[in-house]
Amino acid sequence: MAELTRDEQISILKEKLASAKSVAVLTGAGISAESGVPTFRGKDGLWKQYRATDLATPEAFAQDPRLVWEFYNWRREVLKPLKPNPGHFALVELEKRIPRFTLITQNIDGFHHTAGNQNVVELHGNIWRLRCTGCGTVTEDRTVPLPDLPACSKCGALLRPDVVWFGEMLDPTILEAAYEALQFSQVMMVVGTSGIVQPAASMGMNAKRQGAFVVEINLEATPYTGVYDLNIQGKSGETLPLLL
Ligand code: BJW
Ligand code: ZN
Repeated sequence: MAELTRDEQISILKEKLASAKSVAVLTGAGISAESGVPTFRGKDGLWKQYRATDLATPEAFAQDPRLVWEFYNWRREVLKPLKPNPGHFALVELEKRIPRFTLITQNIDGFHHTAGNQNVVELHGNIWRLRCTGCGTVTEDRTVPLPDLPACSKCGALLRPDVVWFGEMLDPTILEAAYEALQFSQVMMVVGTSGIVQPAASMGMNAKRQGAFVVEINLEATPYTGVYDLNIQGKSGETLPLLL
């Protein structure tokens, strides 16, 4: 088959969405890039001299909790004034039109909720929640910046961001909700993720194996470009609104 133009790809996807009863979307840092949030692996994925991915580990936190908290406080400060962009809002509109719609996100910025999506599965947690390393209590706290080495009001132990770091297990209930959505989806869109971090990276292939029509929307090529049913190149904030 001759190569499809971007316009042709978009109209194929629109048709698929128009008849779909069940749709899953997986988003990554790319969908928030147009809101001004730095991605992880782009050239902006640096904080001071550190790579973001080197600080998102339990080892880094154990070794230097102050440094890791400084990093997360900085990210909370960057995020606080930022807002969801047209890509997020297009997914809100899409959810209203599709009977069964699940938005699976790797992002911890909470923008899908802020934008107005209802059925959101946050695989990697949320930066606005804190979890006690002692008693496990989870609280929401939007204070910026948090005090140096914040402590639990119940037991006094050190708090950490309620996010999933490398080498940590994802919450099994959340993971199950994601897999269930993949199992039933007729169409899946994989938006703005580099497709490197597991288990999220394999979710598009999981859905494809179960019969879904899988589409990637990304500014750049990923390991899955040419593997899914369609790969639409472009910014998510410009591409997703075209699907409505
Ligand atoms: C645009 C755009 C625009 C830009 N429009 N697009 C060896 C082999 C296989 C697996 C492993 C292994 N060793 C270890 C593992 C497991 C590990 C893993 O996958 N590692 C890989 C790096 C190899 N995974 C885990 O540890 C997970 N847990 C787990 O598997 O438990 C079991 C286990 C334990 C131990 C060993 C083995 C198994 C947990 C993963 C948790 C990830 N956590 C983070 C941090 C969260 C908190 C925080 O934010 O601080 O999650 S890491 C970071 O990466 C963050 C992101 O959610 C995640 C994914 O990144 P994402 O979203 O894809 O962002 P980028 O920057 O990579 O990509 C942006 C994309 O957008 C690019 O493609 C751009 O082109 C595009 N883009 N602008 C559209 N406008
Ligand atoms: Zn506690």
